[in-house]
Amino acid sequence: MRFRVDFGCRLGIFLIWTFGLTVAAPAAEPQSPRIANVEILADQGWATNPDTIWYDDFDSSEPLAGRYLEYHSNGGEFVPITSESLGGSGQSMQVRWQVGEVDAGGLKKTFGRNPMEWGNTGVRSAENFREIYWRHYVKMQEGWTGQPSKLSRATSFSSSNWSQAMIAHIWNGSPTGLKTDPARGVNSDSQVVTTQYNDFDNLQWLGGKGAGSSTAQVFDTAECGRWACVEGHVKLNTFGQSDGVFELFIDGRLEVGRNDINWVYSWDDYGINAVFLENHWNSGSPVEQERYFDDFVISMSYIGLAASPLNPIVTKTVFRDPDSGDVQAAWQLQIASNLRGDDLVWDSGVVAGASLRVGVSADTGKFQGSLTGTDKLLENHLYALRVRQQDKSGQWSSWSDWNTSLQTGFAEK
Ligand SMILES: [Ca+2]
Ligand SMILES: [Ca+2]
Repeated sequence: MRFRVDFGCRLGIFLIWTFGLTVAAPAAEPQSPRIANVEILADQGWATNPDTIWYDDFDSSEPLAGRYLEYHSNGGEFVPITSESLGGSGQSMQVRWQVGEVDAGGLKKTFGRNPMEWGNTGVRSAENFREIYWRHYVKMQEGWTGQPSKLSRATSFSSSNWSQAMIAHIWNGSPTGLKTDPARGVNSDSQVVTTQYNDFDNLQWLGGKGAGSSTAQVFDTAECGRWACVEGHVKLNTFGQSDGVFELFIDGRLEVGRNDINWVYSWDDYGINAVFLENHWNSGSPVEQERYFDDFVISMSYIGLAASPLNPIVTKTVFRDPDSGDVQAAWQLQIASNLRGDDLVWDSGVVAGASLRVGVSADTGKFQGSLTGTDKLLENHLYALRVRQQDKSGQWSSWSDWNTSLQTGFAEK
């Protein structure tokens, strides 16, 4: 009898323990995925575009040192690799930081009339460029942590001693975005006063700390694992006037813009003549981690996203879920003709299984809204995309925000 009481009591405790555990830790919904990348056309048209100053998809097997003023490989840890390419085959630049590492490598491209010529790596060397756009894709790895300080800059070299008349920095913004930070190396008599590279004693900072941060939080861990399109635009001022431009675009959207900058007073010995891609983390990376670059373009006109085919393959980020061992049961992709999502033009419906990619076609989903009855997307259009995913218990994640991740090109002839 005593045994039965004990047993019953223990069974009851066991049931309470089991029930309590179930109530305390219900299965969690998956994390919201992101668009990792969208297939792009093999030929982006840069070779035949007269506005192109420079382009590099990093697919060439030729040494990078042969086409850049400087290439710092970080001891072989800032290098072209094949496994993380943007939207298709080819190579991307991969950079790896160790814990505490500050400078993880970079590329310096010179163009236009330039006092910094050695090795004949400059392009369009007879021209002065007073206005340029520069664009590249960047992808922080899944689970990315923290913010490296430097991403890119455009500058005007004024002498072979590395003195600079102006610098347009794209740096880490607040709290986890990017920001613009303009600086001038010319005095009011239009004389260059810097005497070396990054001459902080003589540069004038024109933006103020924290000025010009983006809304897009590209370094937020939840936003990482996808290719982001980052574009800068600088136009030097009219001589003597404060009408210079510095703009920052992310995924084809203007995030920060100014048109009141006196970049160089009336100095005109050279135009803008270099762009750097950088991996400098002032305080050092908190963990060992990687990021990637691809499709770098410098142009005289707006560049925007890389162009995709009209039936592109879209890839989402990998499945992530707070429940250890949980797996993806399905996912869903929607495409809208604008960021408001009020003209849904294609819906994959529920895509069962663990796949990460789907081709946009009439066979794999449904064209609708303004594209009802068609079998492909419109030419030359910037589309917004969103995704969600489902775990094995049937719970859906929230949708990602609509993001302009897809720019169609023109139909291949
Ligand atoms: Ca789950
Ligand atoms: Ca590439």
